[in-house]
Amino acid sequence: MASGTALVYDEEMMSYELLWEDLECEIEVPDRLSVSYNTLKHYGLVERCVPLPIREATEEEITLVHSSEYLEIVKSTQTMSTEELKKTSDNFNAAFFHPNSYRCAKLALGGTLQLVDAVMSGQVRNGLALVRPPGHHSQPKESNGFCVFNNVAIAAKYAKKKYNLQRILIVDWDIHHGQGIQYIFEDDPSVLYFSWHRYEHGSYWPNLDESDYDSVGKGKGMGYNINLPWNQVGMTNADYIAAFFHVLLPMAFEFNPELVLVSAGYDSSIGDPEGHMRATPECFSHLTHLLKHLSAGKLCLALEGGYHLRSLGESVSMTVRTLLGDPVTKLTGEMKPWLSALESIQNARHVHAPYWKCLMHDETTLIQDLSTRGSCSSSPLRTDPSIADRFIENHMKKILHAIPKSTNCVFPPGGHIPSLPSNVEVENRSAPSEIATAALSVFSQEHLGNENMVGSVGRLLAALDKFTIGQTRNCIAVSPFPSLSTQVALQHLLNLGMERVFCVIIGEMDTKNDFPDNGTSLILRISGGSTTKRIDSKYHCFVKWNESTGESSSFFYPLFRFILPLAYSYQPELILIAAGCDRTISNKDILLLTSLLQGVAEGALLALVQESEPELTENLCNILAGCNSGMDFGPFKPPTEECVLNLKKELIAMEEEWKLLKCLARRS
Ligand code: X5A
Ligand code: ZN
Repeated sequence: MASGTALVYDEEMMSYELLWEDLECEIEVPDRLSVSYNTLKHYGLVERCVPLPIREATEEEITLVHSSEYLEIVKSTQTMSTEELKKTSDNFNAAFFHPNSYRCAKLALGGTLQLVDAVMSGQVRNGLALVRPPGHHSQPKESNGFCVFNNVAIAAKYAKKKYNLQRILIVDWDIHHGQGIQYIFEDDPSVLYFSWHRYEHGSYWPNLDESDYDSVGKGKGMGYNINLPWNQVGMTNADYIAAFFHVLLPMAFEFNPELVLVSAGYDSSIGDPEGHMRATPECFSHLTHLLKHLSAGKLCLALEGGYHLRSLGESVSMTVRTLLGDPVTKLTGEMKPWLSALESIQNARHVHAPYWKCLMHDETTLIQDLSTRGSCSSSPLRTDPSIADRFIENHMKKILHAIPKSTNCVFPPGGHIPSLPSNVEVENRSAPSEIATAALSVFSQEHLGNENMVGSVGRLLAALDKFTIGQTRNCIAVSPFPSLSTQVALQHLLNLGMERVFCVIIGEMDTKNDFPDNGTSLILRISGGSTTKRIDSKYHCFVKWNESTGESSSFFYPLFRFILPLAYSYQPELILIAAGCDRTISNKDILLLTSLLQGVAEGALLALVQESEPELTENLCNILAGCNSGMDFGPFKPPTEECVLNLKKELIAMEEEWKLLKCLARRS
């Protein structure tokens, strides 16, 4: 399986700049590229990537999207005087040409295509092209918004043609609407385009009606254009992650792309003078982590905007760390979306409900009297770009710390040990059997004579101590009774001073359900529910999911609608996952759940698996050790109405407490 992260960079793309005074264009400076690259270097990330040579795009590649007339205009700028350049630029909206623009635009596009080739050929798993000029605003016959050739749109056409792809997802997390990409693929169902963007009811650039949520695509492409307009500035990590959970990801997993391209603009990050949003750099780690689970990890990012240099450099670095597979740092801030964000999310889901099975059970109301129309009440704040520098520097000091990288495995002595990646160690110590017996006796009398269970608890306790002193990041343990081991482990961790543990118990319980109810743990049970009843507490949830297992899965639905928003809202210090008996979700579902949950708690995760499940155990080992990123989790099948109705009850009971569960501004 492919591994490695590619990086495309060439300083020659700094060889053009604005030659006259223009307040709108002056932010697009050559330093954007060097700062991005130097920040990566500063963190030692450049050396860890595979460098790809850049190349010029060919005319044939450029004309996959652009008209030859437009190509000739761009070509002709090479020999123009400054005055002529300015005149040509003035024919377009927010564009500027320099004698080197054409050469750089060919390199930016060629570099992006090199990345697509490296990922599609399996030379690397994923990668980032640090390029300028950006691309997503440019159109078949037009330069627009600093963009000359539409790098990402052409990359999609190129990949479709060269690799015969049927489904490509483009995620545009730049803070501007990539209207160029929208126009190019509007009627094309083979390219799903998602863009969030600062909109403010159309008063923000490029001021287009077609940037609103109701532009869903045209003709055969209806349903394949997703716009999520932000009608206020100041959107935070919570708003962005909610947009991913409730809008992009369910549709993206249902679409099941063969390749994901990202228009990776960082003007959506804090401090940016264009975006005025408040997402912090680690947010981009989380967005990247989530997208890595599509198309077997084939993920190509190309730089678009990003004008606050410090914010840009840090956000790019957080992205690349996650592409490389480093543990994802905690998402900071209050996990509560703005009302205005929820309105946008609700409306985007509403207009797409006719096209996507994952949305078909939605309440179908549109919010037309948006709270931010007219005078707005509790408005999110802007952050002054000048104070952002100091804020970001401080913030990075707080969030960047060494996270242990090793994985600990606890196997029964003499049992089968799967072949393991090099950063996996096998636990060979054990707590004394009196201590194991005492820990077990709190929850069960009947198993005290079971040597196998007592031994497994002893080894588990030894492994947990390594966790709490930060020696291992995560751990997988085999147990004869996983949910009983979960209770023992949880109690031990709480005794050691853990404050918030998120426990997921899959399958039927081996023991009675007596978990604490004081907020130190949040218990989520996932089962067919023959013996399970809902417990009325904000710290106990139940997902009754009894879909037959098979190649396609409906588990995406509760995963994005409920489980991940719940986990991100709770912000646990540790995740505990028990895969017990009589499970009603597939092993692939468990692997996806586990892999995604590594985005919370900085990857601190304990998995407990039923004995004699060598395949699940080995796959979980690989995921925990970070060697999984080529797994294919698709395709999707729609959930049954019964499962959805059960989940809805749980949602209504929980959403006031755990705010990321909300995807409606108002219930009708
Ligand atoms: C690529 C990009 C922004 C253009 C803003 C013009 N363009 N006001 O971020
Ligand atoms: Zn932008």
